[in-house]
Amino acid sequence: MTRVFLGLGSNLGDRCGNLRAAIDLLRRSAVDVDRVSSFYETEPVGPVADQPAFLNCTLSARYGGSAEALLTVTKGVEEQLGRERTVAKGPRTIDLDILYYGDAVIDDPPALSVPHPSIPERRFVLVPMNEIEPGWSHPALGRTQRELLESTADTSGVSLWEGEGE
Ligand code: PH2
Ligand code: MG
Ligand code: MG
Repeated sequence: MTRVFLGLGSNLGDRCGNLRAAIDLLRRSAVDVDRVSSFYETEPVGPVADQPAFLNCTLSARYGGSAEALLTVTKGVEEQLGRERTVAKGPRTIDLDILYYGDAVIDDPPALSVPHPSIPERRFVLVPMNEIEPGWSHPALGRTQRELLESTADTSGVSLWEGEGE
């Protein structure tokens, strides 16, 4: 079994319901979810600034298959939830990203880049990662989630969501 971390995000429709439904579907798959962070309301980061605020969370799980197989599972969950996306990096009902697949470093873009290349520049990932596993070491950078959060250049807003989380 490999320790894996996923990042989840939604900024269309029932954002909280979308995150919960995705976690539910993962739990009913071969992905053995063990920890889920709180839900955070986050300012959009990246080239599409003019879009609704996201709800984001991260989770850790144990998974017995390959990274490619995990990608198939996450895509399946996005599809089952009727993922809608018209603009790259724009608004979406649900987004599931593989953040870490154990210590693996996989560079097979655009399909699969692990660890997710944007982690160091995303407070919306680093804040929830620090909640569930601050000591987890980035296998390529050799720095913990705590160190990455302390040194990130990202200043975008990430606040604990008022609603009920997972
Ligand atoms: N996802 C993106 C682009 N920008 N910003 C926030 N706050 N949260 C996201 O999940 C997000 C984003 C592309 O996947
Ligand atoms: Mg994403
Ligand atoms: Mg994605």
